[in-house]
Amino acid sequence: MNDSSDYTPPRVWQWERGNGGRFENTNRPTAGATHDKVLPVGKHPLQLYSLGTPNGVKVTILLEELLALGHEGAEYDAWLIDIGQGDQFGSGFVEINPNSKIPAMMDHSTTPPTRIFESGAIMLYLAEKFGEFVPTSGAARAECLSWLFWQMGSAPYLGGGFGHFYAYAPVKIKYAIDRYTMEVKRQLDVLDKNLASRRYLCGDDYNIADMSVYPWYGALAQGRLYGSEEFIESKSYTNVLRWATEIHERPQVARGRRVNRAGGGNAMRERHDASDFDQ
Ligand SMILES: N[C@@H](CCC(=O)N[C@@H](CS)C(=O)NCC(=O)O)C(=O)O
Repeated sequence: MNDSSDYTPPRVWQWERGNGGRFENTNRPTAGATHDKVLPVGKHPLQLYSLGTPNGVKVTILLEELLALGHEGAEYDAWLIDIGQGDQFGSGFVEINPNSKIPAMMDHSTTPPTRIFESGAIMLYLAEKFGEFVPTSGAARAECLSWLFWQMGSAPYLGGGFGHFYAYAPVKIKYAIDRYTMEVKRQLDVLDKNLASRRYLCGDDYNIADMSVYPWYGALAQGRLYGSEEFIESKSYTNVLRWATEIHERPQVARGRRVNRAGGGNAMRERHDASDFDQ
């Protein structure tokens, strides 16, 4: 492949397979299903099709938080979608999310069942369904939605920009790394300044904005993303670190982080019952 210094874009871009990148086997420039695959459906109304990435984890954290408050209707089956193997392009998954990204969810408690895709939409749907973790009106609701949508707009710079070019790209391109590092450090500073005078992102109350931002910028501040702790001086964002540590220590968060992971240890590929955590 060309490196950045000797590349002149052609008049019309052509898709070259095998660019050596980590995602070369699954990335493609078109949408839609590549193969037929019916998704499994478990016993609970809520069926989550996901993976334990930051975008997936925010939803399982919220579900575990809802269950901890006693909302039995938040019981869920979580099925692992292996994006490295192209599961996101199976016909059943694409019917739920035409954008082929985890997380995606079906709510079978409605007639007909409701599909929800985009993690921010799922967070808001669940919070409103159970009347928890999102203020219902006024300035408090506006503040919560502002930080929720801030996460949805900002994290692609962190994952798709900084993480991709710093950790995953087959060549290290200084221009790209500089651009995204600068932006991600700015975003960390936005959070750090906000959290200087607030316990949680919106004030005294923990809500879906915290649950959404924590798996991205919380993990970054704690040195758990992209092996970038020293490079990005993540521990210098002391307010973000204090906030992330408090959220990290919640048992519900610890449970949510175990779901839909393929690794060893206490990782759980699937989750169908609260007792699954005991095994
Ligand atoms: N804006 C989406 C982003 C979801 C997303 O990027 N998911 C990644 C994993 S974290 C994915 O499914 N990637 C598969 C692919 O790009 O093919 C959301 O928040 O739900």
